[in-house]
Amino acid sequence: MIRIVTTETPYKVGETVKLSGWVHKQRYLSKVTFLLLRDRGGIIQCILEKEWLNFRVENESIVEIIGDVVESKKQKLGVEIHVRNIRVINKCQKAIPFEINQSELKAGMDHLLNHRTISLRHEKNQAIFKIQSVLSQSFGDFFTSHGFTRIFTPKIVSQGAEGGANVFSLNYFGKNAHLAQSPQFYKQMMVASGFERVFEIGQVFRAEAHHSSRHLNEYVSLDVEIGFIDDVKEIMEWETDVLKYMISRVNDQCKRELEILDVKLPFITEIPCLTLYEAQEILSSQYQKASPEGDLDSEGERLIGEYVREKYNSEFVFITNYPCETRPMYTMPSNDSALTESFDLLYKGLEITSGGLRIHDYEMLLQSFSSKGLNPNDFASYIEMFQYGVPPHGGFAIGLERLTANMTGVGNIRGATAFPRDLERLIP
Ligand code: AMO
Repeated sequence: MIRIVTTETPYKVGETVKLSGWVHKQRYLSKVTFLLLRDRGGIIQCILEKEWLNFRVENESIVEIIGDVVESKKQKLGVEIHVRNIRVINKCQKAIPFEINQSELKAGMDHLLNHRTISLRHEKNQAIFKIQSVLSQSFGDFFTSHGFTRIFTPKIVSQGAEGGANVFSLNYFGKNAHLAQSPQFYKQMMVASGFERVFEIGQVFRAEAHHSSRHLNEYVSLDVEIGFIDDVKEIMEWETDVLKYMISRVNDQCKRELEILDVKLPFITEIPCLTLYEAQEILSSQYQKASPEGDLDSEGERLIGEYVREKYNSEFVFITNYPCETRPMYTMPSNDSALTESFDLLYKGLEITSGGLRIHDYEMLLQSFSSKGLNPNDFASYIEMFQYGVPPHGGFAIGLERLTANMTGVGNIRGATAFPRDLERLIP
């Protein structure tokens, strides 16, 4: 009997198998042709001799092979396939725009993104997106196992949830609507609806005209919101715990991918914490670097990343106690200062998370919106719920592409996005 297999299937020497995939590379010698077949799990060497010796097909064509499994100590899989029959299922008809059977893709980012289906076939890209898949899956698994409900909130909304004007507008049957900047209001509304603990994995949209290696106009936000919580440190502990879990899952499930990328993941014990004021002081005294009012800029984040790596041997650092002015209108102010109960998390000197406690008091919220120059009436359906009994709550959101890019050593966030949307790019 012929068993249908992939490169991931354990092979039994001596059996006859059928496998399908892409022709990765071919090498012709006088008495043998070597054909490397690639599928989702990797590459296997196939040997063509005798009547198949002169078989030729363009690389990247799709073929189906029936052959015998033969032990081969030189091969990574420990076996190779001696071909009995090979059938071309779909020929690659056009010269591919760049070689993908080399260890590195040698083309500029734009060219690679213009031909994304081809560049994604490269084993390093396959590895990046498999790791990303495990990151999002493990994020969901962690919170599901802690009593959280997965939610799906609308992406067509009437108001931006993050303050600021970076919203995409659209005509919604004659009404002015926006693409959601984040599920912020809705995740809070789900807590208030009695679910208490919720998470969401979904696309969000930011109309930011940035030309940068860290900004996308559409990205995946890993959002969490937790009811009955009144200390911002608890939220930071949740984030620390989920990151530990996500890293352990990638270590367990992506051994091959980590090897392909030559990446070792960080080991988190405890994440150090600096107040924004402390971080700005360190930048000023040790790096002679001025910071923007109430915030860090990207260079400041990078330098703080270096500082904590040296001082605490940590790739992560929480930055806390941001002032009200630089945080969104829903952020809980601290009792005794003009600061807030909020934080950012930097990973290798790049912000990957914002989070904090939220205002749950109706009057305080009205005042916060007004103080930011926002008309509470424009946000009535959100603000109204705070009159109906809302528990103290807080949460955070991780940018999936930033996390993946940093973890896999991709310098540009586009490399961790299958089909990025940026200032210029709307296709593919
Ligand atoms: P914030 O706006 O800081 O907070 O976003 C949270 C995280 O999302 C990622 N991110 C981005 N990634 C790619 N391109 C962008 N343009 C972009 N903008 C943000 C970052 C960032 O840390 N509602 C709050 C979260 C909360 O408090 O729960 C929010 O969206 O990794």
